[in-house]
Amino acid sequence: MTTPHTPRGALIAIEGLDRAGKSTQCDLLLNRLLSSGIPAKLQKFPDRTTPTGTLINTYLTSSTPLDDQSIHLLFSANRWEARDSLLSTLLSGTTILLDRYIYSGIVFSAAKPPTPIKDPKQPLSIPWCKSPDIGLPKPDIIIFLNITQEDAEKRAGFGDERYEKRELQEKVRGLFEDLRGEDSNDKDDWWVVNAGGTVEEVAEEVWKGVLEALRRVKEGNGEVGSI
Ligand code: FDM
Ligand code: MG
Repeated sequence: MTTPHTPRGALIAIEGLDRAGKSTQCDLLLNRLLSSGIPAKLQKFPDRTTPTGTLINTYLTSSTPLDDQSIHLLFSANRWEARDSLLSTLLSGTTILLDRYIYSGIVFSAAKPPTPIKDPKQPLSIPWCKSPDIGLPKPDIIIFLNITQEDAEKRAGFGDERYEKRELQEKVRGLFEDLRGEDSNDKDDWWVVNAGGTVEEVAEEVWKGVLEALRRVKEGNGEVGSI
């Protein structure tokens, strides 16, 4: 006798610069999935509601100094503490939308300006930044909302959180580009969407990425990959 088999959910990461429209698109996408009869859940990182998230929130909203490596590891810990619940949700058949994931984790830390007592070129290298996330669930697709500097500047201005500064954002833009082209093994994982269009136009392109992720899951072996 065969046991009933629930196909696993897809793990879909939405990434992009600030003001690319990630949260708007995540909300629309969640509704579209649910109204299509696909069980789905949204998980935002950093998750500011947990104990590590509270520390991260304090860091982002204040100017209290904190060592770059320490805060980087805290962002990663914030993902690790969600791992079991991410996996059990996926295996129960629910698709998860991640509003930011390890890719934001890598580029925002690597974009930080060097401090005098550290390496003068790049304080935190991409491999160093990636290492604490090794072993976390791997997304079936990373939908990257790509916005030009010009389009970004037409949108509402930054708030006053720590990383909402033009110089850092420009560095982040370049590092996201490096990351997308970095490793040819991971190239297929990225689904780049032009985020400069209307909300509806962007949502259509995002949806195509979601269908691709669902297709990959259907054709896969049922296991969730690892970073
Ligand atoms: N951020 C986000 C990081 O620096 N590392 C991470 O691992 C993650 C997930 O936190 F500037 C940065 C990106 C952004 C800030 O994110 C807060 P939200 O999406 O604005 O809450
Ligand atoms: Mg923000």
